[in-house]
Amino acid sequence: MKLLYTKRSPYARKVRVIALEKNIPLDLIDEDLQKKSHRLLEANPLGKVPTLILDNGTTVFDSPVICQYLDGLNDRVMMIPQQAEKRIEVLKWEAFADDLMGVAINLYMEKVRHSHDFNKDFTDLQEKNILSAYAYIQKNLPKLRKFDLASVSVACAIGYIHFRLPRLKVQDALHRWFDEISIIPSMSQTVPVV
Ligand SMILES: N[C@@H](CCC(=O)N[C@@H](CS)C(=O)NCC(=O)O)C(=O)O
Repeated sequence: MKLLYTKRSPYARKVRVIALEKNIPLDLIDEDLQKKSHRLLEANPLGKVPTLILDNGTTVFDSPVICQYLDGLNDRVMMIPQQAEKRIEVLKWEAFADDLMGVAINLYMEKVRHSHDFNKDFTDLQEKNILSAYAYIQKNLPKLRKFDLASVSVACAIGYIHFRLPRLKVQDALHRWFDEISIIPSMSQTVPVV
């Protein structure tokens, strides 16, 4: 299986962590999102990473769908529970973390693309959203003690914010939680790099 990805994508990191935990080998193909390859655009008309290409040519996107696909491939360790309520709880955390990644990407893009005349109302609102998300995560930390798709997704979102927006690093109990999860080998092997 080939995974079209970038080393900095938090969505792709989530997928890579799940694959490592489940011991599923992926042929990683680093894509240039400024100059999207024919292969990427053929596999995913929106040209987004991560996109998975199965050995029979079937393509799978986006990251939540890839994670569910990989989790179903073996039962070495289950990263998404089967039981309905527990499953929805984990998938809800994933959706929340994916949205947080989106907020961070939009904030970073606005500041990078328009470094001298960025829209301050917009960036202030995105920062407020990030801080509000941090408060929610901190309040609910006991629900993120298990290493599963919920905690992985939240940690990938925070990891991306630390990478792109270091001024918005997490503090206190959330910082300690993040440090603990970050040393798990599948997390430390996938830290975002430029
Ligand atoms: N909902 C998608 C989001 C993926 C996404 O937005 N990836 C970014 C990189 S982090 C991307 O491919 N951006 C390129 C573009 O939108 O053209 C998922 O969960 O996989």
